[in-house]
Amino acid sequence: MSLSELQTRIERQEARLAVIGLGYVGLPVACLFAEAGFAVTGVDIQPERVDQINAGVSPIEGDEPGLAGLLADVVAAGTLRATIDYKALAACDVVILCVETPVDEQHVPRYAALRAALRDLGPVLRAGALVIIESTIAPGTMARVVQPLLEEASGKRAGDDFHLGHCPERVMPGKLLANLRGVSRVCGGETPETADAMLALYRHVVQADLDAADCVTAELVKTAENAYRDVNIAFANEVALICEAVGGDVWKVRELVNKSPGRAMLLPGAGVGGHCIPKDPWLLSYQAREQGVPVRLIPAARAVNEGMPLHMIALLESALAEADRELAGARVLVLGYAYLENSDDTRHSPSAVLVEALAARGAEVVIHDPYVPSYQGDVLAMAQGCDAVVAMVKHGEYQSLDLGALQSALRVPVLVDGRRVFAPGAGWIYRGVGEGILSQASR
Ligand code: SAJ
Repeated sequence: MSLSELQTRIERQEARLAVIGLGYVGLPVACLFAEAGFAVTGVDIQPERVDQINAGVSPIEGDEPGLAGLLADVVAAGTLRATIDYKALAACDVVILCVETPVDEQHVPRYAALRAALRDLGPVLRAGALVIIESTIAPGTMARVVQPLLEEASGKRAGDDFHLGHCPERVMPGKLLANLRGVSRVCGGETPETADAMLALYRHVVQADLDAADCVTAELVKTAENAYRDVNIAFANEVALICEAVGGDVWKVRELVNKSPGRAMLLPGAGVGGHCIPKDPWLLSYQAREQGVPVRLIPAARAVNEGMPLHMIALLESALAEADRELAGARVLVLGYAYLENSDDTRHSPSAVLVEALAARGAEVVIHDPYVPSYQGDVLAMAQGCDAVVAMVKHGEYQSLDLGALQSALRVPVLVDGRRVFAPGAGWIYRGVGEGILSQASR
């Protein structure tokens, strides 16, 4: 089948789709294309996940508006079927890959899942098929990893016997369906005609801009947009550290800076977590660093952000010292373990770094998080007998916490605030990120 014939089948929703990797990206993708009228085959390596999906039950954790109902509907309608058997892909004209693409401790991309999926797809790859990578990948990966690996595994040639594209996902936990429907996408094709076929496909589910591009542009856009965010958060964090040193209040400074045209200073805080922001700057800069390009700002920003959980410990030690206490032997209540407010997602959580470091310094740690099942509980009860509270996540629940009752529960009234969660009154030994000691006098 020619690419133009495939595009016609896509436009008519006659093309048979497959989604490899039914996680928090792949499953909603599969559901939305099934809802749009395509026959979708979902493939995953976890049999229990496949069974759950075929029973119409979502395996995705957390609150994802609309996903559970949509999944049940498309499974009941028979437009989505899941399997562990790659042979089912032999009938598919479009194959979308949504598998994890982490970086390791040395910030090197680890494509084991992507390579395995391509190796298993190769032998069953249908002639004329369009293969789209939605996973976030380092610029150059389509050309240096995906194409050669799929050509070798299939014995087919890209551009002649199958077509390749990269359409990076832009989902966010908690808004998976909303983002897939409402956020613009870059459709990077190995040729302009391939990009056009991708536009025809995504037009069935995306109500926002669809921008045609080549593969390397698509790779650069996704990783750059997240590196951009990381660098800007690092700037806010560095200004916070400066404010602490000179007696400023970074929150006031930020408010007034952002009154200046064209400024949009982000929020300083206790660190940067999640599945995207800590990883994508390393993907963006990987190949350039390998080639000896002096990439300095991106690693420096990562270092600033990775240092923030440890800065929380410096603030805590300073506050405890004021109470003639030491960190070793202190009982510390950590408020918030998720990486983001009002989320249960703990991936790369700054709190995990803090908790490990506190324990290493001999502190006894009590963790509360209203969204993370193992840390749910009554905050005031957990505060009983503690020597300090460290606020790491601005969960909505904390806004209504009775600070007087909290102070009474503590052995020592030490409060360290990493996200400006609280506006503490008198009686606290308080340290806030970005709040110089002098600035507190004016609070
Ligand atoms: N954070 C700050 N200061 C800020 C913003 C975030 O310290 O001003 C911290 C958060 O506490 C968190 C981490 O950074 O620990 C990441 O927060 P995030 O708001 O960037 O949320 P993510 O990780 O879910 O990022 C996603 C990304 N979306 C995709 O990759 C598709 C990112 O591109 C989006 O910009 C971001 O959501 C968003 O807009 O909320």
